[in-house]
Amino acid sequence: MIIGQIAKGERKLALANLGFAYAAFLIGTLCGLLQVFIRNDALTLPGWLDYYQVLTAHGLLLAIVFTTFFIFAFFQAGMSRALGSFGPKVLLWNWIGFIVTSLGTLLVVIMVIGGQASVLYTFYAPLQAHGLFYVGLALFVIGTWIQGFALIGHYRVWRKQNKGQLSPLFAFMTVATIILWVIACLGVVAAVLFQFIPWAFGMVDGINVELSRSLFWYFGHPLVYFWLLPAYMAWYVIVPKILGTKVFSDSLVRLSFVLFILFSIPVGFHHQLTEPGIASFWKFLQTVLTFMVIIPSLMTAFSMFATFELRGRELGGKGLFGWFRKLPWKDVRFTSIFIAMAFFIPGGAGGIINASFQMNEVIHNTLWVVGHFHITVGTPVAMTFFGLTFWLIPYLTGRRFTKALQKLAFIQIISWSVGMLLMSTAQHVLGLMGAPRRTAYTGYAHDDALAWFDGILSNHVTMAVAGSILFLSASLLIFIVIQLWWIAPKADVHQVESFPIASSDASATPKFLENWKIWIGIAFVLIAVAYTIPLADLIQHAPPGSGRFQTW
Ligand code: HEM
Ligand SMILES: [Cu+2]
Repeated sequence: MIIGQIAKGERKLALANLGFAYAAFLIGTLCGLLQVFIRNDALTLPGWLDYYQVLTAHGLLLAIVFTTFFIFAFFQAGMSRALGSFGPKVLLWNWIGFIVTSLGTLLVVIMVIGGQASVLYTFYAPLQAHGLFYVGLALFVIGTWIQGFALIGHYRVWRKQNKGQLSPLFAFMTVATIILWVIACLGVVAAVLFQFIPWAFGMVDGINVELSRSLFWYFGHPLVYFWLLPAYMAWYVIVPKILGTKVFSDSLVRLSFVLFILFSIPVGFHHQLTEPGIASFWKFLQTVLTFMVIIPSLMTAFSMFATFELRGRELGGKGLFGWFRKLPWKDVRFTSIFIAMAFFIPGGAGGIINASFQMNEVIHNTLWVVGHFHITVGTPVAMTFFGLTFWLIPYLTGRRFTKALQKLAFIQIISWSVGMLLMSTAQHVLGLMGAPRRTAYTGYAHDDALAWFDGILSNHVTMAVAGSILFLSASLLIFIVIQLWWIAPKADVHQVESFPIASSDASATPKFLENWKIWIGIAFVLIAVAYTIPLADLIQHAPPGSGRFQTW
């Protein structure tokens, strides 16, 4: 059997990560299906299973486990493609990191299934899970750091051998994403190690709730960029290759990734706009910094559409929009990602609403927010990952993405789009009317609240239909994954799948863009400006710590 250009070690490593990702995806989407039925009283769970337990599993398995494992599979396969095969040490540390991440995940999942940790994926204090849940979280993060540093090790070897050169774009973007992730995790690691673990194991009596939430959101916002940047990597370097062209501008991509590192971290307070204990000034400062992220986001949108138009015209597209029809719509590897990008347009616009100090009051903790993240992480990110899966698994297993499978893939992405469009529109509308998120019950006694669910879109049946379409679509994806992994015909020499990376002309790119010391330095200055005083306030003027609450 012919396996792409990838060495056996990295191949197995990436597959191991993908296996975890898709197992989490299957269970997580099943939880989503249960949720839409429970929320409208169409389904009653057995006594041993609780809505909030299911919701905790859903959030963790999809937003944390599926994404992270997928991202590392993508990084490992891509770094080996971009910089050459891993040395034995790099490979070993990647495996060690993978094993620690997996053990952490298993511990967390066992605690959630065992009913010991129905604290939702944000694990807000004073809800208290079993201590081992937090130990699992810590292991998870440490494992990802080990994998991340192992990949950076691989990058450093390359740089030593290629002194004075800019690294290939894929490697640059991988390193930028890992830097962002490591800095972001500092907050959650501090909260877990110094607050939650001592508290959950009874070493201290109380917990500083507001501090723990602030440390969580110091992590929680850049977390969304940890999901998004790998999707942007696919948009920036893989899509142009599929289109048969090159990267629009090497320096634009590098600059935008650097800006994401700078402006995605010192902004966590935009999730805490309704919370007491943080002075308005700091909330305001962080919302202003939040808006800075619009710059690299629009840079990304601009260069994507520039790539599409230039390529479409090269292929003979005429007039104002003729180029659009020339794009390779019949190639699901492209179409999936195009749809993912299209979903991100309302997704990003909604994000601007969420982050606006005043408008946040209207949508805070309503179903609007749930609608929002299903059209950001749930579709743009997730569907970009689906689009990658269609060639990444064949690349790793040496099998063929046959015409028949490609047809199924189209059904899969279209059904996912329809399901998400229905579900998230309903959630946005219900949220504007005031329907809260994270509630098992929606049949409130008050007539005004019941009337929310009378709309054509915002009705229970629509939600149930949407959730069912989504789960069927998820099952179809799992079917495709299984085919590509074990069953599809093996590729012969001419059909071997490759890892598509577009060429990028770095000849005019300023070298300082790859001087990480500068960017990490500025990132920490911004973090210090945005966080030092308010966090010091939260510590100095802390109320008595809160005791434990277990509401389930
Ligand atoms: C079968 C597909 C899916 C369905 C039917 C579904 C359904 C839902 C529903 C109804 C909720 C709201 C529950 C509530 O607030 O009470 C929810 C929450 C959530 N979903 Fe999904 N979802 C799906 C896929 C996804 C995907 C792919 C992701 C991310 C990659 C995702 C991430 C989340 C997150 C982070 C929450 C918030 C959990 C919390 O509030 O703690 N979902 N989902
Ligand atoms: Cu945020």
